[in-house]
Amino acid sequence: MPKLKIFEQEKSSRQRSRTTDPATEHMINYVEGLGFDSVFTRQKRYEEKFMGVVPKTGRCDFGSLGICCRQCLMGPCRIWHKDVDLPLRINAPMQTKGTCGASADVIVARNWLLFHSRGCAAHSTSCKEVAETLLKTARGKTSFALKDIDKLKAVASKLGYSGEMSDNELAEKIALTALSDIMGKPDGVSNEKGMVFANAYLPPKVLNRLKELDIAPRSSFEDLADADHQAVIGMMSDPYYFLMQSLKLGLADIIALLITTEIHDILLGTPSPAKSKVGINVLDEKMVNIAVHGHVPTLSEKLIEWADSGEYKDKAKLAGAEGINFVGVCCTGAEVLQRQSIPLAGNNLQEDLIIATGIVDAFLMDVQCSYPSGHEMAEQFHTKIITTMKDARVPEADHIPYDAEHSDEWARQALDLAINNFSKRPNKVHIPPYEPVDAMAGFSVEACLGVLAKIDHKNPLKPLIDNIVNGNIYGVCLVASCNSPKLSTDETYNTIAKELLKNNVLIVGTGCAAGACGRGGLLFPEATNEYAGEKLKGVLEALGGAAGLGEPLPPVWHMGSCVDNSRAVHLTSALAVNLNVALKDLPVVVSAAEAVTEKAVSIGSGAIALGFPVHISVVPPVIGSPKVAKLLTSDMKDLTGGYYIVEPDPVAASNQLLDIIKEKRKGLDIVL
Ligand code: BF8
Repeated sequence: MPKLKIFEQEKSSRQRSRTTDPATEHMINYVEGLGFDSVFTRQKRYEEKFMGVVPKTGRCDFGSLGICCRQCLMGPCRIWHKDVDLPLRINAPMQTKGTCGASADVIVARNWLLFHSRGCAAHSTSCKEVAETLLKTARGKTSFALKDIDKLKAVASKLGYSGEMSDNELAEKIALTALSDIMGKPDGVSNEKGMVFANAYLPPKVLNRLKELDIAPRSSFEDLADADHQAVIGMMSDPYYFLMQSLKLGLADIIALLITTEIHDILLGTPSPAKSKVGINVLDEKMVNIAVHGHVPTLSEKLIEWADSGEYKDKAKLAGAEGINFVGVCCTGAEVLQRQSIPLAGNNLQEDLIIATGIVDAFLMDVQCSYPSGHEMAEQFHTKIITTMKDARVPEADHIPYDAEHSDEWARQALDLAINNFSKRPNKVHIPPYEPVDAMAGFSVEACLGVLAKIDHKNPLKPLIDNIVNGNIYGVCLVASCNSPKLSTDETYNTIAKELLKNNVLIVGTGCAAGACGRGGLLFPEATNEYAGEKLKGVLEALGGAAGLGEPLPPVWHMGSCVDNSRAVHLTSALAVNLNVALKDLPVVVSAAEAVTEKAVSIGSGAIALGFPVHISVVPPVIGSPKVAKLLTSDMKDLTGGYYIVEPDPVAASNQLLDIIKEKRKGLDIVL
């Protein structure tokens, strides 16, 4: 990683547009015209400060480089590493050690690990929540059903449960296994063999390497507690072990995702490809608009189920609306898009903009990724922010606590609040004059294998493997993670996807990255003709034909929310086992170009631990320590096969990813 690329990135970000989505740009300008802020406005202010007479960024250089330490009450300490060039704009006297003696290497590595603690804690807690819902459902305490029995049986059989057990008994077994993988077991020895789901789902070659490196997770909560303990003052001071613990937490995070996906599918159904729309304009002025935002799809699905009832259709009409229109935001958006074809309005960068249309009657938040400013925008309009979870309270919001055992009462309360709010719409209604974009989502592993099975019933993976081997599919890139206002948002993912597609690299997408590809028009079959290279186009046409679509599959396969990154792990693990190689050997790369959250960092490190090269465009706060930067971007390759590639420029990044795919193909001795 070039030493100070972070400053180059700031310079180039001053010259770029804020987004490539015209509806988003339109709404940014509209809210600024009203004198309100959005996340884009605040980001711009940071950049404008950099343009001042004294070349000084609005952000803290020490924080940006990872060398600010606020661990104890002796601090805060801000230090420098002797081998890192000093930017002109820093003119404070430089210390090379904190008061306690911590070097830049220690401070950067410890700060880096703590990102993972929060990310892994978020995904593990969500996993615990849904596992508890499955357990309660199995015991007849919720109104949820075991919707996908095939999936239930497939998961149970992977874990080694079958025999004479009833569906409810299998579900209970799965839930209890999930809970012990997340929380550990009280006897203290049961999880010595590691997470049961990890052992059942990861390729043996990968698992063995993780065990050799001592980074195979035991249980999320135990590994999280270890990380916090290591970060305590007076404990770990070896940067290498901080980074190894960050890999372990990343893996625990990915296993939590995997469990969550499996349980979501059991309770809510496994997605299959279906068409919908993406864009702010999926809101409908004549309807009660309810935006669902967060990461708990059980909650949103319950709301959708009740809204579909005659009772609530009538209530909406009585209130003067034509009906109830759900729109998705962020990962809940991806979840309801993939299972219910609910249109996707946007992500968390756009939440203020969506509210500012003046036609959102309720904005429902569960956990994670809602920005803290949402309620301030809501106060300017009539929107009711409804919070639902004890861990994510928002000032001035209507809090309707959700619990799975009383989900029906909960859903009715939330719907009543939204419908009653319809009549309070302000005069300030402003809808961007841009049509939403067509999109297809729902590419679960089961759906992909279902299509492939139509070509080879006995071994559905064979057509995929054959096409990878002969170069029709040159490689696969997963675009994953968030949208960042530090970049021209959406542009990075769409540029990378288009550059790789023309070189016959298949793109799979999750989370906000997949939504960005949707706004860029890459989730629809027609995009295959425009963007895919000739060989890849042939494959997508054949698969579309086999699926009976009468058109090609889209060039970017939307696999779901960030939780559903596990689907990509699942599919690539099946490929690796079939080929008897490790994940690091596959021509598969990841771009988390616009990563923002701790969760994205944690998943990124989990992917690296599994052996995947992971690109990011946003420079992470680690370059204050050349040692840590080198470990993450180079040395890690010799340990796990995975490593970070930091490249702000999307075309340059695509070229690097292509080179890596080529190198992997050479390693497998397949067509170059
Ligand atoms: O988990 S991509 S901003 S929504 S963290 Fe959040 Fe990032 Fe979006 Fe879902 Ni994922």
